[in-house]
Amino acid sequence: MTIKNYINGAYCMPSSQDWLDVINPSVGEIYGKLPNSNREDVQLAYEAAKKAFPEWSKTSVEKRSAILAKIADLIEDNLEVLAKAESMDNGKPLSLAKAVDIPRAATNFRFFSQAITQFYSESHEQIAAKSINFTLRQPIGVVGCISPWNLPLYLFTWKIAPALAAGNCVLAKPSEVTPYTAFLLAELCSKAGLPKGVLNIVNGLGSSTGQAIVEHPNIKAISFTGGTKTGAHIARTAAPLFKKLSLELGGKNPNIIFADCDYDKMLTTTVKSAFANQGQICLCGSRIFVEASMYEQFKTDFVKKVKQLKVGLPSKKDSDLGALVSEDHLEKVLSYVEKAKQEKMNILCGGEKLTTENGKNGYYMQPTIIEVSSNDCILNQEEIFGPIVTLMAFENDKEALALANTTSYGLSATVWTNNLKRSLHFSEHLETGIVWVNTWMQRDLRTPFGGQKNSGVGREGGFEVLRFFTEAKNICINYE
Ligand code: TXE
Repeated sequence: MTIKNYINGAYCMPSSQDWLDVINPSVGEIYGKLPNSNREDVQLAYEAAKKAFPEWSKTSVEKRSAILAKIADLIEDNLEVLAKAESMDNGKPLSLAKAVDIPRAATNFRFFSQAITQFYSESHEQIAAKSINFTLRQPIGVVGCISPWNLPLYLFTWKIAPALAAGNCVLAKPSEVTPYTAFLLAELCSKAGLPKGVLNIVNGLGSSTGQAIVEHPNIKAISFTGGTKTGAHIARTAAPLFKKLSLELGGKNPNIIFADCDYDKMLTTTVKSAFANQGQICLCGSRIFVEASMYEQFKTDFVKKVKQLKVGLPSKKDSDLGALVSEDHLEKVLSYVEKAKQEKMNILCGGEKLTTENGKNGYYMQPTIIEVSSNDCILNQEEIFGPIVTLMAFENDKEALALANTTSYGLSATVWTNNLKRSLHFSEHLETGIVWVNTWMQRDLRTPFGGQKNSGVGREGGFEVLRFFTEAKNICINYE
């Protein structure tokens, strides 16, 4: 299997002639190779995008919308193939890829094909001065989209669909760890009638290909999702070049559980929010805080339910968890279990590497719950991004809020309570971009998505991202 770049509407070999292995994490075997593209490849993609921009940016909104809707249709038509590729590349259960990742990729295109037809700008009258101001929202030009490995096609399309809808040409780089579905998507875009050069996909390492995209002087906006450290590096690189930046980074999300909640719903959802996609979602609730009066009962029930989760081959229908994305990542996640052991923390379940039938060399790990006595510990302060959650009791609302906010991250939070006053108080005071009350991961694509503090800068979703992918120009006409 050879993953190729996609430039000017065609698959092509990299001029770098430098190749990387791609690994199937469920068996720990190489299944193909992908280019480690260099500056020359990025420049070729940029030239193609630049050439396509005048026509694409002048294409009517209706036509752009129709092409995006067609891409959505084709993703749906190819659900099986794409889901299999995603699961093989990433290690996630095939059932999850089929039910969530790939349908969401189609929804991203469908949503932005419609949103762009409703996108508007403002006008402001200055009556006394006999003037009118209005705002033009013009596409930026060539924009860069850099996405991670945890939800490969889901997050890749979450960026490129709005960028294209707004009339930009795109230079995109999927994660080098999971390039397969972006590679397959390219062909679907051609089939849907996306003109050549409008979308270009360049593969390679972050430090070479990604860096070349961020440093390119004429790529005027970068939309990035990934680790906080990488985000900080990209910000430092892009700042002197005055690029627009959207950074969606890590999370260390609190899940705050009050005794007055709907217990069964909370328990089922908490298992999901802790371990969906092997805990490799920036929105996973990794710090669980429980009201002291029900702490012991919750602990017993939660551990029991988590022990019932099945870790297995992603292709098996009954696998709740698949493999972690890579050996390096598995080792990183396991190192936190070692740290917990050194600190003599109470490991309530899991904590071990696993081998599964037919996946002996795959990167599997038991879902793990660790009881902590302080929120200051490394397990509660660093993003682990794997199947480990911590558990801690709190006495009252004030303490719960302080614990939740004592983190450098600020992506999302979940609160379980049936007390309206309490839910509004927490919604107001939690320092996060997203607050869920009595639910988790319930998304409406019209809403702003992103984090506070070290979880990022800017918001994706809805009109927010269409504003990001356009330049606002104010026009003032004096008609006196
Ligand atoms: O991500 P990176 P990594 C977190 C999670 C994880 C950690 C590191 O905690 O353990 O980040 O993961 C590209 N210029 N998240 O190292 O490096 C890279 O090629 C330009 C949270 O895998 O941030 C890939 O395409 N691009 C997260 C993308 O950035 C660069 C999802 C993300 O990779 C680059 C994933 C550079 N200098 C990990 N260096 C979330 N928020 O959902 C790397 N890249």
